[in-house]
Amino acid sequence: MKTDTPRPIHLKDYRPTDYLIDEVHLDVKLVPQQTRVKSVLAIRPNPAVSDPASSLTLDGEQMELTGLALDGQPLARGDYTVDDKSLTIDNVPSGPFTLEIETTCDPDANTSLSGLYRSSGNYCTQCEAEGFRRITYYLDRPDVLARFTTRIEARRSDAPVLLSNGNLVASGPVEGTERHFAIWEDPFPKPSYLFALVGGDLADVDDVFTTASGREVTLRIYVEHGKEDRCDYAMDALKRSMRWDEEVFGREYDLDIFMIVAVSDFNMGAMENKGLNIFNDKYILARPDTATDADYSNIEGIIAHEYFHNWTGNRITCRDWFQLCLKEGLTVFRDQEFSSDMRSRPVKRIGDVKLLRSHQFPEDGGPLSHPVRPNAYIEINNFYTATVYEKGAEVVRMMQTLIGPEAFRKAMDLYFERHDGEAATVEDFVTCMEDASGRSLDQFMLWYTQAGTPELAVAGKFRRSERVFELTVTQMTPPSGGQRKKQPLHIPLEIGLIDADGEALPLKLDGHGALERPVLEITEEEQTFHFTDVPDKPVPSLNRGFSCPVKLTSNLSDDDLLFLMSRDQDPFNRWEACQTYAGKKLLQCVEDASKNQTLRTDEQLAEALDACLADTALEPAFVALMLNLPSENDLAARIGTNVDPWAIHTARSNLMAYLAGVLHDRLIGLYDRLTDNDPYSPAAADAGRRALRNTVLDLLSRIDGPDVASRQFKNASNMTDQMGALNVLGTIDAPERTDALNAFYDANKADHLLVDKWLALNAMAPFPDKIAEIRALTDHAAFSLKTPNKVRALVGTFSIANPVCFNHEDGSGYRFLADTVLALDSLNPQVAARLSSAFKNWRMMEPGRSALAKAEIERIKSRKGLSRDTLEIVTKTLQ
Ligand code: 0A1
Ligand code: ZN
Repeated sequence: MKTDTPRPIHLKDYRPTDYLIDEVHLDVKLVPQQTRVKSVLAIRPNPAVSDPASSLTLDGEQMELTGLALDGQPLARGDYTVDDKSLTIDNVPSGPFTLEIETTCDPDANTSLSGLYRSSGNYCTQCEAEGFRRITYYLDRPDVLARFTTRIEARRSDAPVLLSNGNLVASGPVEGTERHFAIWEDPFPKPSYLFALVGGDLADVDDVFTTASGREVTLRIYVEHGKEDRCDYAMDALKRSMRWDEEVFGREYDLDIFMIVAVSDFNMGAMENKGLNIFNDKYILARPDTATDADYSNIEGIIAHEYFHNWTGNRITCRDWFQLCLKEGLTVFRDQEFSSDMRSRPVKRIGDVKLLRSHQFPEDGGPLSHPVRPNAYIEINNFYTATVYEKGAEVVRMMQTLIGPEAFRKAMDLYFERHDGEAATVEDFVTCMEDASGRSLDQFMLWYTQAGTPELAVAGKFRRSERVFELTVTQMTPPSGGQRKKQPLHIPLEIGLIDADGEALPLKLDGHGALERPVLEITEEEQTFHFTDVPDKPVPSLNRGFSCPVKLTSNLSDDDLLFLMSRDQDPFNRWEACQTYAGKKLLQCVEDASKNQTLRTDEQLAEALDACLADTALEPAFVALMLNLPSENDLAARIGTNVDPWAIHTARSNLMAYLAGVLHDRLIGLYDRLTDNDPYSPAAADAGRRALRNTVLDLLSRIDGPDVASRQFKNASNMTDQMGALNVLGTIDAPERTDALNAFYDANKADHLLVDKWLALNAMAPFPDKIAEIRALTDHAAFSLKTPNKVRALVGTFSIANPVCFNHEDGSGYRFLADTVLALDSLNPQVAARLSSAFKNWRMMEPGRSALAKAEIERIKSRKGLSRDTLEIVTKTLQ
């Protein structure tokens, strides 16, 4: 914790290091409050730097230096300097040399969960982005790649399991002691952020995978004792990921063993350390009675994501942290593709777009807006954002759309061939796309450097006499992230033209003939496309599959939208038309609500949804998505200024109740039809059926009250159905709600992941008079400020998923968040900073609320000793 104003780091200042580290030999003696680390580094001047400095500065913090020697000679006090951030050694040799460093650190006191810490008594590490410097002094940056050998020693009774990256080369007792050791060797040079070490008393579940070339790889998942029966799905997902990466990207695994360790205290979802992934156990443990379908699909996606990092992140890493999207955007793209292949592609795409809209668009349009590749940061941990990850993936997807799937695969092969073993840049990657396709992506690069969500306005016009359909597209990106004037981007816009019978019309462009792929390339501020030989007025289907991450408006009429909802060949756009239409109607209802007028309803929407419910050709998961009208947060974002969350809540609840009333009989029939007694399977089709049934339950309960949900809660034979019922009951202010929540807690209080679900359910209660009850849960035995999952479940859910309470007009919701951020900041700055970003929408609120929110953000900012992490977020939030 520092109070002096932190200095930003700029991309333009990137310089390679004066020295390189080729080899690292670590010797770690695990002791709870005084772990001793000996590090032997083989160092040489960097040949790429012409005039290296005569001193060497290594990063290091929160350690005690207990020994230092250069080429075997202990260094005297005057030969080096240490401060709270670094160790500088003066006059190092001009040729290769060896540095031996001995330090101690205190894993028990490490509540930041960065570096070496203990989770449920087990030692584990988190080194991305800059945690290695809390383990030993080092050049802790991604462009320094070294081979690591790690010896770990601990009391056998404390830590029978000792793990690190690579392959196990020796292990055994330390003679004459109660201690034992293990030595791990990683043959692949890697940056320090990929280092990992684990020591603890853990159970393991094993399997094997035979690679395409016939090598046998041991797969091993470590979990708390007694949780072994919750690893099957993660293991299955891992094997499917390994096979998929071979088949789709030609990438094989490269070590003899792949290990995963599940821990309950973790700042993020999981971490791709070479050969030793460490996971938040929420994304490993699953059994039908403990995990929901959503949990299963998250597990599949995150297992795949971390595994795919082995090539996109580990074998080819990032030159500097500004290039974070190089590994993250690309790996998210790869895990999205994997899940699309494992499940339903349109349903996956809709889910991804919903996430992009709910998290990335508000980020890009608010005070924390930054480009996919930021050009400055104060604390890099604040840049693991939806923009870097999700928009980063969209940028990769757009390149695939522009150059086509074959050229894209060629480009990926080229990237792996050209940059294997290197620390690369975004330019390196895009150059491979250019070289493989023969196309220039110069203008496209703006997607990486320009912040903000582009706005596309599309107008169609039919000239009957000429049989021409004219489509005019204008683009504009609003100023944001310190960038005022934005350049026009290179945008792939996938489209279709549909005739009155619902048939696809051929796409012939004036002067170009038939389009090879249905993609318009937008490169200018305004462009008009003339489609020829169009016999009758078509309905254009725009931005199919969400081919570009933009906000699109058009001159489509309500009738056009209703037509697309039922007839578009592109399922994504059927859903999109529904969202656009329902969103429009909901905004009118919000206006009614804020004027205290009777809220309007919409028969046509009810009819369209009824047709959708009746259409047995549609996947149930898709129908469930159609029935999910734009969320309250969505509507707030669309309104954009002077937002009254209560009016939004009232309007949305009212329209949902109206729809439930009109569709009531069909919903009852459907609910019964979707009920089955087959054993639970996490497969997408079964999950889809449950998703629809739970959506139907939600609608029905708006008319019929809590009975059906109560029954479902009591009879449920799996966690998905139980949570489906609880999600509904949680929003009904009736005794059934309290009974179910109490019963759930009593039945599951020994299971920390289920307790987290209970905390989240409580936090979502949309009852403004119950904020004090939610807040009181911070004193409940089930809560701990030291466990990020618990903070996210209670306070994170409250601030993001309970807009009416968080934005209470008396400011008590804002105060709850600010108090939590302040209490957490000294324990875990990363999580505190992330939590504080929930204030990012404060300016959108009506003046009373926004003043209250602002005061709370200012209160955080003025706290003495606030972490750099939180200070950066709240400062930007206020700007
Ligand atoms: N690279 C991981 C995410 C991650 C990032 C930072 C962490 O600690 C600050 C931990 C994990 C991923 O993309 O999965
Ligand atoms: Zn990642």
